[in-house]
Amino acid sequence: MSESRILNAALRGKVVSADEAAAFIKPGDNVGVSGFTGSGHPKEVPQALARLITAASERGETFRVGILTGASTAPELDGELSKVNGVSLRMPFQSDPDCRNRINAGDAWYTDVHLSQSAQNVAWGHYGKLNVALIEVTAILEDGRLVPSSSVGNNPTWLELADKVILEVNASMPAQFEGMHDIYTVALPPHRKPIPLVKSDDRIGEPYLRVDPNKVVAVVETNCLDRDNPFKAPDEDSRKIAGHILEFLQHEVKKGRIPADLLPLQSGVGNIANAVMAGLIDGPFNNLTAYTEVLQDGMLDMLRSGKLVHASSTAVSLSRKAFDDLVANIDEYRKHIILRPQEISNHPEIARRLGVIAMNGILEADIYGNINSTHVLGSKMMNGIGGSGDFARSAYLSIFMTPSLAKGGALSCIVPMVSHVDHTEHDVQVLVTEHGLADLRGLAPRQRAKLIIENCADPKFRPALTDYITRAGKTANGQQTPHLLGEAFDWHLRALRGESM
Ligand code: 0RQ
Repeated sequence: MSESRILNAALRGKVVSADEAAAFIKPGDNVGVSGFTGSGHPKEVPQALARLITAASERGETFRVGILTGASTAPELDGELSKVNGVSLRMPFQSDPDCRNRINAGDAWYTDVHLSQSAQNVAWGHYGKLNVALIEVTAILEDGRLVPSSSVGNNPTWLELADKVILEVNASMPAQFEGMHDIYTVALPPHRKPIPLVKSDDRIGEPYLRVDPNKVVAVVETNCLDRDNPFKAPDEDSRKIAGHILEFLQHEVKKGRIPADLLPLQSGVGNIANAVMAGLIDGPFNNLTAYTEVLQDGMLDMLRSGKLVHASSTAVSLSRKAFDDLVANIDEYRKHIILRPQEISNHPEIARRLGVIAMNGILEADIYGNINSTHVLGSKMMNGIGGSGDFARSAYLSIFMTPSLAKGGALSCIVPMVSHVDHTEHDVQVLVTEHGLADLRGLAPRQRAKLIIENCADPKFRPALTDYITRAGKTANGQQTPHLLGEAFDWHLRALRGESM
């Protein structure tokens, strides 16, 4: 491994093994960790920490820590620490199966918060003190400035707030990441100023992270790629959903409500999001831009095709194949990609100013347009709200998308009343399934219900949903949003019993 990635002499003097670095983390510490959707997370110190936790447990001691990140990480962090039950508190987003199991078993407290707010929540002390920052970087410059890695996330805040800092310098990240990032931080109220960003490709900060070198207790050299973020080719339903969205956007352009090159796109993660991107490559729109939080394979394909001219994000979360392409052509991609702190990439002020088109996946929607993105059957955490709420409420167009059915067709993703609410009817303008699209703008609840049932619900559940709303209309205690309260959750109760909804 080359030493040239650590050019600062004082910090080079602090190079230790991952085990020695992990020893700076103490039971009960809150650790602010880098990482966003499986990219830019530390790879070796978390595994060394898991070994320390196991050793403590074998001695009959309790060793647990709070893990505060940017978003989801990967098996070597969330997975390893959860396997040894070493996480007492997790914030603000996760998607690891072991971590999810701990949360759902009641072994770890999970606070699921809007990603744009997570840094300020920590700064205000809602989680107690931030003891340690554990941050992956690409390189350390001679003057001690840090070249960020494949995600920025909450790193500027963690580096500023933590008492101790551990750096992982990852030689497998391309040195040419230097210059791709734009680090700009916001002050806390009452000192906060308008963020001077008016176009998705504006640069308003500097390309480096800064850290007080006196706080750095350890530097660990690593050489390990981010996980291979799987990219599934879009399935039939995803392609249909993408088709409905593209048709809708064309209609909006024709109406003069959005320009021909659309407005900056925000796209959630997963199969459907990638299908929409694939559809846009073949679609009629040119000179597109993105103001989003995670850049997946689909968006990289769009950049390569020339359809997308610029993408602002906080992370690149790619399959190995796409990552190799990024590295091979990084001098070109660097002209078209900016990675920002998530406080900026997800800031509602910017999303509202730019008029973002937000597209996010959900678990279920109800007939009035309320959305459950996080809790399976009301109680079981899936991933978290992530950045979907940051964008949905402030977007110019907030689009939510889902297949109409889940679990082999036993569950309807359109229900009378969602079992948990993440996005209220007030923040949902368009709902799409493979069957069609419901444009809910300007409609009152009963008008929305008719459209959602007719356009989005699977035909096999339409009669029961229509029957529900018809009877509710006759017997409910009010006609604004008619419900049969005793019946609304029967749908979920049937699912809990393992029956079809
Ligand atoms: O479960 O994996 O056990 O089979 O939910 O469902 O259809 O693969 O959908 O990968 O697009 O994820 C909402 C989770 C959708 C995601 C969610 C079950 C289904 C499957 C996954 P299995 P799919 P996707 C950007 C923005 C919130 C955060 C967000 C998400 C699993 O989009 O986390 O938007 N969104 N962030 O079987 C019970 C239902 C179900 C259901 C699906 N109605 N009831 N289970 N499933 N519908 C990123 C960040 O913010 C960082």
